Amino acid sequence: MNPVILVGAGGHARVLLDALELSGAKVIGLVDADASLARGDLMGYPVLGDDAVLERYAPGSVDLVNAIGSVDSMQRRKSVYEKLRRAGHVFASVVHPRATLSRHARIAAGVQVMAGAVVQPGASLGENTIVNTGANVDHDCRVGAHVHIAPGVTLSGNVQIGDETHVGAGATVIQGTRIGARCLIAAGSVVTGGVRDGASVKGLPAREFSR
Ligand code: JB2
Repeated sequence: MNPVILVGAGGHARVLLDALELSGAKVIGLVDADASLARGDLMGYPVLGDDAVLERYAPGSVDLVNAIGSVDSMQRRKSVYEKLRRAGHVFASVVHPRATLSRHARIAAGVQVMAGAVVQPGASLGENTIVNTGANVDHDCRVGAHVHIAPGVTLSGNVQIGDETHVGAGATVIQGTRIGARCLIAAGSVVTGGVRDGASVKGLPAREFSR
């Protein structure tokens, strides 16, 4: 891994810094759109300024880490990722040393697997996807790009999750279920049937609701 710059200096950046430290990565600092954070620090790492600072670094000389999380929409995280990819930057994947990631699982660029998460054999995770603290992705799950599997989620075997979907904290999805793209699965839901693209569901069993 090249020296690293984190994009975003909020809550998600904190857990990423912890994982990067424990992985022995060299962290240069962070960039954040909030000018009031510039020249301050986060956990002892400098906030270098906003995204314009990245123009000083030749693409490929540093690795970026997308530290913009989500609580419902993945739009912001996705658009920042794609903007900087188009500029030629490379996003490193981050796997916390105390995550369990099967060597028979496939992860794409910019994937983040946090402390206590489990990713089982045959599972695949698309680019820029987060498997957050203590979440479980069981065997042969296919998780798309720009997805957030929030803390404590359980995806049973053979679950499919479409791009840009947010699966809220503590939700459970039973085996073989297909969840579409750009969906919101509310925290604590138990999903026992398919969810169509763009839908929001909540409850036990999870039912559609309008946001
Ligand atoms: O375009 C941007 C940009 N847009 C927002 N470029 C850069 N470099 N930074 C950007 N930001 C910054 O991301 C905001 O100014 C803010 O400082 C940071 C987001 O921090 P916040 O603490 O609001 O949320 P988060 O995304 O770090 O974490 C959320 O998602 C996590 C998964 C929170 O809900 C956390 O509690 C949650 N664990």
